[in-house]
Order: sequence, then C-alpha cells, then structure tokens
Amino acid sequence: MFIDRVDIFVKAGDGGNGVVAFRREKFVPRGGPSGGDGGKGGDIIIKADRHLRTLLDFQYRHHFRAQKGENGKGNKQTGKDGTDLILKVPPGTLIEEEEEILIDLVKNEDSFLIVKGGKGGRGNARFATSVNQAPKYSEKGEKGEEKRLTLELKLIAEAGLIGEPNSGKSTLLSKVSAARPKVADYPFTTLEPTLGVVKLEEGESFVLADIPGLIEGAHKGAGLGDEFLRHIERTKVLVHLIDLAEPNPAQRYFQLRNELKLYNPLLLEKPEILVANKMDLLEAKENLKNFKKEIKKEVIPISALTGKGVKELIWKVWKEIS
Ligand SMILES: Nc1nc2c(ncn2[C@@H]2O[C@H](COP(=O)(O)OP(=O)(O)OP(=O)(O)O)[C@@H](O)[C@H]2O)c(=O)[nH]1
Ligand SMILES: [Mg+2]
Repeated sequence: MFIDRVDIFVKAGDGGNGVVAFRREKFVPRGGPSGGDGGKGGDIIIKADRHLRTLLDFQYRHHFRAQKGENGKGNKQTGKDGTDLILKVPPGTLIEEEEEILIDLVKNEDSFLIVKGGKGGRGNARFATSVNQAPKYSEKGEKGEEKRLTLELKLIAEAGLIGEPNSGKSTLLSKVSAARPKVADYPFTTLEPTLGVVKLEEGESFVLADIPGLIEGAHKGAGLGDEFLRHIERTKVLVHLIDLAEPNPAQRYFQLRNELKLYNPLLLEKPEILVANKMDLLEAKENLKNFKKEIKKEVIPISALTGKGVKELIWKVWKEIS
C-alpha cells in the first residue's frame, strides 16, 4: 500500500540527573563534593534517504524516543550522553507540526534536528563555594523536547499521468514500467497514486506517477477528491490522457484543465503533453480529426492497450524532463 501521510510522536531523551556525592578517601574524614553532571539526552533527527519510497514504516510504529542521558557519578564523572535517534524518510517528505510546515526534506541526505535532548543536570561538585563547601544538592536533567508531527510524502515523480477515470492511465503505466497498477473497465479503479520507473534505452530512466482519475469538482472533493493532486505539483511535465473513444473529447479536456486550475493555477504552467488514447477503437479514429481542430495543440495518438505510439510518447516525455 502507498502511505503518504502519517502522524507520529517524537520525544528526545531527557538529560541525566546530576548527583550528590562526596569524596571518600582513606585518611580523609570528610572529602569534598564529587557528584558529576548528568549526560545530555539524545536528539531526534529526521533524514531523507533515497532508498525509501514510502512512509510505510511509520504506519506500524508511531512513537519514537531517543535515549536518556546517563546520570552523573561520583568522582566528578559526567554521565554518558544519550544516543541520537535518526528517523529515515523518503526524499520529498514534508514535516508539519499543527498544520505548520517545519521543513521539507527534498533531497537525499537532507536532515533536520526535530527535537532536542535535555541538558544534563549539574552534580553537587559544581555548587561548592567558599561559604558552602559541601553542598548537598544537585540539578535534575532537563526534559527532552517532544512534538506531535505529521509526515507527508509528496511523490517525486518527474512526470505525472492525469486524466479522467477510465482514460487508460494505469494501462499506460503498466505498459511502460514494471509497476502493475490495477486496470479495470470502471471509473476510480486507481485509489492511490502508483509510481513506475520508465526505462529508456541507454540506461536512462524517469519516474512516472499514475494518479486516480479526476472529474469535475475534484478540487472541492468530488470523486476521490483532490488529495492526491499534490503528488503532481512537483512533476516537471503532465501527461494528459484523453479517452478519444468517448464523445466530446475537447470539452472534457478543457474541463479537466479547469479543474487543475481551481486546485492550483501553477499546474497549468507546467509543460503538458496531450495524449489521445484508445486509438485502436473505431470511435476514437472518428473523433480524432475534430478533436485536433478544436484543441489547436499537438496531440499524440496512442493505444495504451496495443502499445502503438507509446514509444514515441515516452521519448517525448523524456525530452521534456531531461
Ligand atoms: N481499447 C482500448 N482500451 C483501453 C486502452 N487503454 C485502456 N483501455 C481500457 O480502459 C479501461 C480503463 O483503463 P485503466 O487503465 O484502468 O484507466 P484509468 O485511467 O487508470 O482509470 P482510473 O484508475 O479509474 O482513473 C480498461 O478496461 C482498459 O483495458 C486502449 O488504448 N484501447
Ligand atoms: Mg487507474
């Protein structure tokens, strides 16, 4: 399953306590204060790791605590610092706290200190003064910070497939990549975005996202809503699939563009490759000429089913993103 939003709780380590101790030596009846400081609590750091593709790991575990600092010891020994905890997330993960974005971990290895461990408390050795040479108190360690966070993954696909339900997006993705999204003859087959890696000759490749079908009113939550539209906000190019076998393709095309605009007008500024799909069907062949006339844009005719025109399309997408 594709997990793109999870709530987690993180708590950094508490600082170790400072202690009260006195030197004990043979022949020295009352030694001076020797209680050491507590160690610092571990921090929690969130780091982007390109080997991860989903937030699945966070679905099973929501609570993360870093190690406490060790308490101080006698002989003025400081306790050990708690170990930092590093949480790995896929690149493209946004970290939010109460709806506010704290950081956007875009690139591999990007990292962010999310909660800081508490300072260790001071031991009584630190409190000796000329008037109080044998203090009997020490500090407690500071509490580690804690936060409730939302992690949200924006897929980093270079190209995004958009189109109405049933237009053939998943069919196309499975034709050009090893991804196997469900394909079926009814709308809203795809419920979650799927990524596929499209390999070209000469070892080049790019990531293509298949997202659920869009309908009028999607930006207000109609159909499966607009939640997944954020997955295409970062793509470099949109591949817009139209089912040419259905009536009024041009009208449907403009309606979908309008839907994108209502969600985020910047989407319309992205390069777009317009694809007429299902060209193996007679109705599609009949509709193509009119469609081209009304649209006044370059149209790439393909059949995702038979594969005709698909190779040319992929090269076109590649040219746009490279
Ligand atoms: N004849 C023909 N049928 C196609 C072609 N491409 C897809 N189909 C069929 O159209 C139906 C829908 O295909 P999907 O790939 O599931 O469509 P989708 O756009 O992913 O649909 P949603 O996930 O519901 O948005 C399936 O029955 C496919 O077999 C094509 O080029 N020619
Ligand atoms: Mg689909």
